Amino acid sequence: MSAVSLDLDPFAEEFLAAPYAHHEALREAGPVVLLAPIGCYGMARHAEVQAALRDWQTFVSSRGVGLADFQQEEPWRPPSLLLETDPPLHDRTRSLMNRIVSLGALREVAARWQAVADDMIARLVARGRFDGVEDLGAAFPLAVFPDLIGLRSAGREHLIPYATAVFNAFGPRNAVFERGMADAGPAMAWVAEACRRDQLLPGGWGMQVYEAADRGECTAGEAERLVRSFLSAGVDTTVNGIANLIHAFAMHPGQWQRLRQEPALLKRAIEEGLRWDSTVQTFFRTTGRETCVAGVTLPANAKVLLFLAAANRDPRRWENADQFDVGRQSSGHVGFGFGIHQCLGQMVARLEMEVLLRAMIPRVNSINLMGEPRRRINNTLHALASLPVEFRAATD
Ligand code: OVV
Repeated sequence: MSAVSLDLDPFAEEFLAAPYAHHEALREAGPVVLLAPIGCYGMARHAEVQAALRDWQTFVSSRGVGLADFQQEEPWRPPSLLLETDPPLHDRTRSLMNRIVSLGALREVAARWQAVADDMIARLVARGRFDGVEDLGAAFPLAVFPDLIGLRSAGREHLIPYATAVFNAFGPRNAVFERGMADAGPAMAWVAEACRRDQLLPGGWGMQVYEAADRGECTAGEAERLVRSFLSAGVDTTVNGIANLIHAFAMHPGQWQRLRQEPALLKRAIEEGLRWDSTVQTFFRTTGRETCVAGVTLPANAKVLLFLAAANRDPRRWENADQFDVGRQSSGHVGFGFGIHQCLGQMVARLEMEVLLRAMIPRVNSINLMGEPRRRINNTLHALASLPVEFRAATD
């Protein structure tokens, strides 16, 4: 069998602005589709997306996890030593990073992060109306994450513009990409500088990567690039993860009431937010060899777009897949990916959301949408530019 060809551009602004409207068509067209406008394959069903993520030998990452094939095109920046590598190099860098990004390390910061969250939420409740992106989605990660890495204070405003460029660069060189790149020059220069050993504070995760280099676990040059992964992947993802979760609750007031009544659902609510509105919508792989997916032959050297967010709403996998339901068992979602490349920072992201929801449950009676949210169009992220909301204070 050959893949069904669709005349659908998943990087058209109209698609990126409202992706869920198109995911059903992608899933229903077949297990593998040919996305004619961008000349690559796509998969949007949970079973096939998960299987492709599991099979890193066939669906390789070292040729880039964006549209560009690093075997044909020069990468726009030196490849990530985690995201854009295969074993054995990947396993060496990932093991080193796993020792730094550990539950034990997060346990040390959890109480402090809770205090920051309690204070931030109390202030937002006192204010009433605020912007869910700027004042919460961005404010919280920026208040905790750069300190965790050990970044200097000056220039942190470059982190989000840098990430915007990184995530746009996984797509084609369309207008979305060009807009993100147009003003990213200073951000790129700042990030390059911020990854150097002499810029990092002692005790932070950044310096710990260099200390691993001192022990011979990697070279100093590799350490610099691994620190860059923290800055690339750790900010804009959680900014929008938080904003999307607040948005989900604002659109589903009954779900917020349910969580308030049953705080034990907190962890489930977080996973459900990640499933229902996955910040990272897509990643590519490249076929290193010919392969067969659900009876469809894929040639070697093909780019395959994996629709993580569509897989997370596949009715073959989830009952009432389009419903946001905090009581649901959402584990098995691929919002953090799956397999050897599954999100390194997932515990960090979860902890950020956990301390925020823990702060909100006793203080916020209702979350009200106060205007039309504005989307921030990005080639990879489902992102918001603004989210006008109100936290009404709890009196109970
Ligand atoms: C998951 C992710 C996204 C963007 C960049 C990177 C990782 C990186 O390792 O640089």
